[in-house]
Amino acid sequence: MTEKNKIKKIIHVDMDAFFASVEMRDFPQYRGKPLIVGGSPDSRGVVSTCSYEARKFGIHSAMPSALAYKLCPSAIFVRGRFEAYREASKIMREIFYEYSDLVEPCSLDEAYIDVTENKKNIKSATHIAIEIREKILERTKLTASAGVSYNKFLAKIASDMNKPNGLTVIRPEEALQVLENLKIGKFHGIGKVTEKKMKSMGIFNGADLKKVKLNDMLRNFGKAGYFFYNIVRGIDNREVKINGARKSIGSERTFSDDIDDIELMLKCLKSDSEKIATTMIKSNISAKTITVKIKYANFEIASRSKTLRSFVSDAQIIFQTAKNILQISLIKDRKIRLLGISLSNLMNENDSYMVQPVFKFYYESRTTNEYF
Ligand code: TTP
Ligand code: MG
Repeated sequence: MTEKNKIKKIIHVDMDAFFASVEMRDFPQYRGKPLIVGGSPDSRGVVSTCSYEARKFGIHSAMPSALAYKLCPSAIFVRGRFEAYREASKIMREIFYEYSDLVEPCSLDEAYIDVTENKKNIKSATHIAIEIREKILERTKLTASAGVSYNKFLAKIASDMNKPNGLTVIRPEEALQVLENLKIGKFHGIGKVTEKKMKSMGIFNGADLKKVKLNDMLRNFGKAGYFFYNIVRGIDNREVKINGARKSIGSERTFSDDIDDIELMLKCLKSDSEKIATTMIKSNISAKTITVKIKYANFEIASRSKTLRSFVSDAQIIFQTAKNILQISLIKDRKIRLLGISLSNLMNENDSYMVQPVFKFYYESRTTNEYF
């Protein structure tokens, strides 16, 4: 088998109720209680995350704190302490680098690790995942869930299957079965809107998804359709990428019909700002430059930026700046087909954890039985 088509061993690690678990570790009085980290219920704030005890009441990330309070008036609300989260995140990453330099942090509490070749020459990826989880617990006093499989998509699905404090392995010979049984909303990459569309097409699980022809997937979901077509067949060739400096972060949308309704545009900018801010907070990134991109109905593109004095990651500031830019730049009475926001000039405080990759290539053939 050549290096290129050798079966990979990927681990996905995701901390359990991360911000809330750190709070419960540091403040024993919160343990075993419904705990919410985020904005206070009498502000317009949202839930960053909550303990598993709070989840029993239907509370989840991104829910308005006021609604969370209604669902569970006895819940404890606390503000985030990002320094403590960054510290735990740093310790986790140092553990990953003990095994491999091919580490892709996705946010403060989540990373992919390619252990196909690893620094300790351990054959079993499951064994490495066990060790990693033990070390995380030992050094941070926090639990992590991990998934092990042969690509990123399956490893991520696996890490979510036995949360909290779980380890799940999806072996190559099991993958198709797991994917067929997977509910459509659990497919990573299928958001709420796509999920709704799929359900309206009669697609409720992987088995349904697999029945849709490639042409129909492309027609309905564009480029993403190709990704969905492949992943349900267990194919995901994305590499674990060492997070090189990310240059920008953004979100844009093409409208199904061209629009000139400014209120609708602002609504989109607001929801995009919130989406971007969530990713930024989760990834520990802030930015100085905000750009709004407009594509008019005739495909003419206009993009205009504003650079702020300080680094931001707040949804409200991103939205207000984007709104000002839109109001200045939009040519009246012209319809637009696309609207987007991107943030650049980023500061990523994780940069200091990055290490130079040391690649060790050797060729070895391996059967799937030896694999895990
Ligand atoms: P997640 O890994 O999505 O959630 P979690 O770790 O709290 O819970 P789980 O056990 O289900 O993995 O996010 C990691 C942290 O990122 C989370 O603790 C808080 C933060 N976060 C936000 O601030 N806003 C959000 O909308 C989400 C989803 C997460
Ligand atoms: Mg998590």
